[in-house]
Amino acid sequence: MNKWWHDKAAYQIYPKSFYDANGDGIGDLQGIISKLDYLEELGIDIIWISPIYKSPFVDQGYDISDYYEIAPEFGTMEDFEELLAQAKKRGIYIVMDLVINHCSDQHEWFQKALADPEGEYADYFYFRAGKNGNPPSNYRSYFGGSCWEPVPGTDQYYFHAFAKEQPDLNWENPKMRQEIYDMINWWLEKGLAGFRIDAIINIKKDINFPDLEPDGPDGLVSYFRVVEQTRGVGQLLKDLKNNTFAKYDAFTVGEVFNMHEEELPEFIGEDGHFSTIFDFSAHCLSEGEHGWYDAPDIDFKEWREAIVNSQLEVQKVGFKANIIENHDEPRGVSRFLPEYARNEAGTKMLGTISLLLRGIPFLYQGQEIGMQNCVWDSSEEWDDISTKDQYQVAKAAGLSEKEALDKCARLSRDNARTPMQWSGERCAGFTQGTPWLKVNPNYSKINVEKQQQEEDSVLHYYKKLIALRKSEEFKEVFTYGRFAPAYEEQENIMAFYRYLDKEETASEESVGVFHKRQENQEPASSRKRVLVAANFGKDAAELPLKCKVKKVLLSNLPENQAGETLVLAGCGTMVLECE
Ligand code: TEU
Ligand code: CA
Repeated sequence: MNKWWHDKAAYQIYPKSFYDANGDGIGDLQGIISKLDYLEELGIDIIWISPIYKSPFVDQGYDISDYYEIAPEFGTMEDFEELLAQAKKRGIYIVMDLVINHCSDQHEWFQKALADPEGEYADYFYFRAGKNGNPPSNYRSYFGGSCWEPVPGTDQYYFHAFAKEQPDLNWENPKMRQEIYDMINWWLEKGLAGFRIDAIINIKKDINFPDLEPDGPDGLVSYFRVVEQTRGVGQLLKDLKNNTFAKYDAFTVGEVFNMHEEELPEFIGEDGHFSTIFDFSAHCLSEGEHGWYDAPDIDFKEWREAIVNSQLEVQKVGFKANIIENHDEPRGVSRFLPEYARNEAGTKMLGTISLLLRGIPFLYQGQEIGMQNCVWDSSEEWDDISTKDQYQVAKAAGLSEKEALDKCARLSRDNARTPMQWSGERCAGFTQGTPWLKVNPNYSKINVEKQQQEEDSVLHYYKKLIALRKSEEFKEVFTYGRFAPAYEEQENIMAFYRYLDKEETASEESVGVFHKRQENQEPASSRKRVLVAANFGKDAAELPLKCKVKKVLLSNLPENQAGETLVLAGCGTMVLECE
C-alpha cells in the first residue's frame, strides 16, 4: 500500500550546530525557524531534529532529563510550537528524536531510584548486585568502560549501554513502558509527524546478564556482541507501535544496528515495527575490530557491493532510509570518495547515487553544500564523548598521540557536528558569538551564500536532484521503481537502473512483490526506465549503452556524453531516461 511518506525527501538537523539566532554560540529553535525557507527551497518535506529535550548534554541531548520540556539552550515550548506551525505552512513535516533506551541520570525517575533502591522507580532501571566485588557482567559499554556503574555505599550496580550518565530503562516493566507510551502520544498529539528512534535494538535485555567471551585486554566484551545474541526485541517493538505510532499513522525511522537479517520483514514490511530503518550497510564497512584506530578505509568495490546487496534485499520487503552521513558519522565526501574525488564533481556524484537509490533519502545538514571532515589540530578540540573514548583506546593500544589523533580524526562524530557553514563571514555566519564547537576552517570556500550565487554549485545541483526525484514525471519511478545494478563488471563504475514494469502498478510494487533476486537483470519490458551511472575513477570511462537514451536528466560535468556509448569523465555522473 502506498504511504504518505514514500515519496518524501528528509533532512536531519543537529540543532546545536545549525543556526544560532541569539548569539550564545549554540544553535536554537528560532535558528531553525529562520532557515525553513531555505529548506523548503531545497525541496525538503520532512525534517528530523536531533534531541531538543531538556538534558545535561553529556551526550549532546541523547541523555534526556525531562521528556516533556524543551532544553532552554534551544528555546521554549512556544518556540517549538511556532516551528511546528511554520513548518506546516510550508508543507514540511517535523520528526523528533525518540531516545527511549535510556534517559539521563538527572531524570527524576533515576534520581528517585537512587534515593530509594527498594521503591518503584528502581524497577524503571536495571539494578543488580555485583559478583565477588566485580560488576554483574563483563560487558563493555559503547562509550568505553563497564556497562555497570557502582551505586556508592551499596553492593548494587546499574546498567548503562552508553555513558554512565545514560542509565538504561527497564522495558520489562509495564509501568515504565506505559509512561513512555503516554509521552510519545503527548508529542504526537501536538502535531508531530513521527520520530527517528534512537538505538532502539538495545531495549531488549537478557535479564540474566550472562558473561560472554571477552574480546579485549580489558577482559570485557563489546555490548554490540551482546545485542547480537539477544532475541525477542520484536514483541517489545510491536507493543510500542500498537500503543503509539499506529494510532497516528506516524512516520517512524528506526536507528537499528545489528538486527538479524531474516527479521527485515518484521521491521519494515507492510505491517513492520517501523516505517523504515536507516541503511548503514556502507557505514559498517569501516568498523574496526578493536576500535576506530584499526578501522579500515572504504574500498570502492566493497562499498558498491554493500549498497547493491542491500538494495536488492530491501526491495523485496519495503523501504530503507538512505544516508551518506549523520551526526554520528564522519562526512561522506571525506569517507566514501577517493582523495582525488573530494571536489565539487565528486560530491555531486556521491549525492546522485545516494538520492536516487530506492528508499527514503535523508540528507544531513551541510551535505547539500558538500561539507567535509574538519582538520583537528589537537584532541582538546573535540567535544564528543565517543571520540574522546576512542582516542584513549587508540593510545592504550600503543599508538602515539599524533597517530591516535589522526586515526580518530577520520571517524570522529565531531566532523559532522561542526557548525553549519552559512556564509564566508566570521564563524561561517553560524553565530554572532563564540561557537560551542570549532568551525571547519574551510568555510570560506564551502558555504551556502557562495553556493547560492554560483549556478553550478553543489547546492544548486542538490536542488535539481531533489526536484528530479520529486518531479511529476519521474516521481513514480524514483519512489517505487525497482533497482537493478548495472555495469558491475566495470572497475570504477557505480550504476543502476530504476524502472517500472509494464504489468505492475505502482501500488503493487510498493508492497514488495519482488521475490526473486534480480541480479543484473536488464529490464526488458519497462514502461519507464532510468539509468544512474557514476564513474568513481580518476580517468574517463567509456561504457557500452544497453538502452537508447531518450533524455539526459542530469549530468555533473560538461565532458560527460551519452550517445552511441556512455562517456563519463573522471568523477562524472549522469542520469538518463532510457527508451
Ligand atoms: O547512536 C547509537 C549507536 O549505536 C552509536 O553508539 C554509534 O555506534 C556511535 O555513534 C558510534 O560512535 C545513537 C545516537 O545516534 C548517538 O548520537 C547517541 O550517542 C547514542 O544513540 C546514545 O543515545
Ligand atoms: Ca542560541
